[in-house]
Amino acid sequence: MNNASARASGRPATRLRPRNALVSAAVGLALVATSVVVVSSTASAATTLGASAAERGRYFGAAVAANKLSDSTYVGILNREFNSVTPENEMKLDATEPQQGVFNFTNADRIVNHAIAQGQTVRGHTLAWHSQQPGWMQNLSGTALRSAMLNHVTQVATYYRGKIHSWDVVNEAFADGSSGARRDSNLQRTGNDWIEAAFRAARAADPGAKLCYNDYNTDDWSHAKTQAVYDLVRDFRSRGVPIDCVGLQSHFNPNSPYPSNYRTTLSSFAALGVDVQITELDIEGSGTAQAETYRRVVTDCLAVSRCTGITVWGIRDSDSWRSGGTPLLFDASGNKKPAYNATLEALNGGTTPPPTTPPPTTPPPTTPPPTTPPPTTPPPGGAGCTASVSLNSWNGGFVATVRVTAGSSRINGWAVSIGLPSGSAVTNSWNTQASGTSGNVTFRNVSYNGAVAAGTSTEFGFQGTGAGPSGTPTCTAS
Ligand code: G2I
Repeated sequence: MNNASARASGRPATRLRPRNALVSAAVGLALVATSVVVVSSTASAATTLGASAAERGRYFGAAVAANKLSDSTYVGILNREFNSVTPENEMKLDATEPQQGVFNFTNADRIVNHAIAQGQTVRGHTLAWHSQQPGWMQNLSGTALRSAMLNHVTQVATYYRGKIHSWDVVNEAFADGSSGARRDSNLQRTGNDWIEAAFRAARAADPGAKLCYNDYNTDDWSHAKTQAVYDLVRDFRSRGVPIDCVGLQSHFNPNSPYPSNYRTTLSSFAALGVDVQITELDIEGSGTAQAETYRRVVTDCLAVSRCTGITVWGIRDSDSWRSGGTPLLFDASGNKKPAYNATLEALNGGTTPPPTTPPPTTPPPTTPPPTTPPPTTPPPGGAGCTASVSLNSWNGGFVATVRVTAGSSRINGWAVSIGLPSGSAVTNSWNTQASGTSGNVTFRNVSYNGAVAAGTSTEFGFQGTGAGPSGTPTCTAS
């Protein structure tokens, strides 16, 4: 079975079906029993987070701790509200391989078995991480560590093969701050290709699981760390390294607030052809302010079709790793907070046309969908080449994808000239060699993409600050 068909027929989708079927059946009954006017509101007013998300083709999950599965208040909320779970600590390296080659899945299994019994899908967290390594792994380096890491990925993903909706294959591999560099760690010191090696091993072990890269402080599109992860995903996609999703942890607090460009981040990752999952959401605060931020996060996710699910990092405030910040949807007694109500409302309002809830007072920047203006240079049919630009812009920057199409004859090389508005500058480019960074910039083919057969295309791209190009690119063939 190839990867696509494995995923298409995989258990996660299957598992959601009974619940979706129930929802559909319930909606169908409502249609029979009541007038159309009442039904249109009834149909969109699911009463739990999971059911509402499922109506939008998404999941709503929570991080779960095995030692709380005996707490009846906790389990009551878990079973009622959520259709996805992430083991909070039980699948980490120190938990699953406490001694080298000796695996322990006892606590992870308690959560996985509970989830399966409840018809909930499972996010696996996490296969490779610099933190929470068992002592023996912390002491390894070089090829011994690389082999041990790959063996861990293989063994754990194989053990859970068929039971995991998405794996956080690699967690938190980039440094904070403005460098955009990889985080220094024993894993990183085994070689820069450790991340792709982990992804390839995970795919081989469980071809049906979606494979995610997961990180924090990657919510603000303007942050270097966000751009570094974006570059990694783009690179993996272009080279065929298996990756299906990006996890944005989204731990928000006054030092790391919800960014107004969050939706741009979601849509930009999605435009690379991966799913986006909000994997560890919590928002410190209380009352209306907290509730409105939850509303925005949910609304942003629903606005991006490939934002496929949201997980909150715990159930009650008292379960949170940051309990002092009361960042979750239920209070310590298990009561629904205003944040819960806003989240459910936003999920229920996530229809087309737009929700009936008032829009945020400061609307997030809109990201126009990539457009492909018709080329105005001579169309294919003659010799030479044409170029068209598709833009993904945000306030202060843009990514341009340029398609070069050969005319009626094969070309052996190309040069595309693009004018940038004054104040704009190219900051990086791929699959091309750029001359200059501002004004009229010429992008030439590199060794592997100069030859383009008659009537076919190749693509290159570049990123810049300021406004994107609006004029007509010119293409010269050689
Ligand atoms: O730090 C918040 C999260 C950031 N992203 C990755 C997540 O895996 C991470 O989760 C937290 C858990 O919520 C904490 O529960 O990861 C922490 C460890 O890095 C977890 O804390 C650990 C404590 O460090 C241990 O002392 C404790 O034994 O929780 C363990 C179980 O309570």
